Amino acid sequence: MSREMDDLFEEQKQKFKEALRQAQSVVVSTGAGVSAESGVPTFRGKDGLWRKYNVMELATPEAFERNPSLVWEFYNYRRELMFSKQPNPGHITLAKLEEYLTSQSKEFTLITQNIDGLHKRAGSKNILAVHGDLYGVKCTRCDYKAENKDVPITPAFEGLGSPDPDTPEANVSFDDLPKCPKCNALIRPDVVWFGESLDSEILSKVDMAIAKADFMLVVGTSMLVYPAAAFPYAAKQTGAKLAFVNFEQTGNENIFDFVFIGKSGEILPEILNIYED
Ligand code: BV8
Ligand code: ZN
Repeated sequence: MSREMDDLFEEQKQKFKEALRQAQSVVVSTGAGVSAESGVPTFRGKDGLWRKYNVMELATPEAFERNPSLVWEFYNYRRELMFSKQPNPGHITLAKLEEYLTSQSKEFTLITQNIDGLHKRAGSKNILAVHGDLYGVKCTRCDYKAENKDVPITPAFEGLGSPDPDTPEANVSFDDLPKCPKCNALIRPDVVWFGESLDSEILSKVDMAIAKADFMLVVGTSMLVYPAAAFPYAAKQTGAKLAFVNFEQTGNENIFDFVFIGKSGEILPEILNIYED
């Protein structure tokens, strides 16, 4: 960064930290860019594809209906991948900020679009995972839901799920697909797919947190997926101060009072460390 850019960053950082110190109720909303620093592929970057598909082609009820073996290969890959990934300084800083603010009897809510579980592993507590959990499974027929850490998801998926575009589809037989222990129907990942509604209870908690917020930080998201993309606009409506940390501009910068362009794992520890003051 040039000297002048450095000074601009410093000045904006001081103003941001002052505004954060004044805040009584803070909401943070994160997307895949926060986990990118942990080596977890994002959805739209150069690593945004799995084989020749993008997430929108696989994360849908129709795709699962048409080819449950392929969709389970996709999730089996991501479930396995997360075992080798760790929270990065961005996740850890957000957990430290929450601990500090709650010790000051201030409100803190972490909304995340990510299903990778890294915020929880970093120690964040008040998490609203609006798109579900990679290790959650649910029955396609009865009310069975559970946390399932089996990797592979069933023995037939051993070694399956390679992201390499030339990998042939495994076409795992229906008998070898994961089934419900209660009614023996197919189970699916307990995540929100495109075209599916978000959990209404979680959404009402999001709405309440945003309505009360006087400060909202949005990190590592292209702001393309709704309704999460609308959350910062809702906070703006209620007069909250808004900050954005992202590797690149997304075209929504005009609604933010503070914009830091760069890597979340480097920027967050620099701008959120009011607990070190
Ligand atoms: C719904 C779980 C009601 C699965 C996911 C209104 C208007 C337009 C469209 C719609 C609308 N309402 C509904 C829709 C349709 C759809 C939608 O929004 N489509 C978009 C694409 C136009 N929304 C839905 O279907 C939602 N449901 O609204 O229900 C309804 C019901 C029926 C009919 C209509 C409405 C459900 C959406 C949830 C889908 N599930 N995930 C899974 O993960 O397998 S979405 C998935 O993709 C993620 O969860 C996440 O939300 C999204 C990816 O977005 P990001 O997190 O932002 O990641 P991305 O890669 O895009 O960007 C990363 C950013 O980080 C980049 O900007 C990059 O620059 C930056 N970055 C990279 N590295 C770093 C970094 N930043 C900092 N540091 C770094 N190192
Ligand atoms: Zn069942």
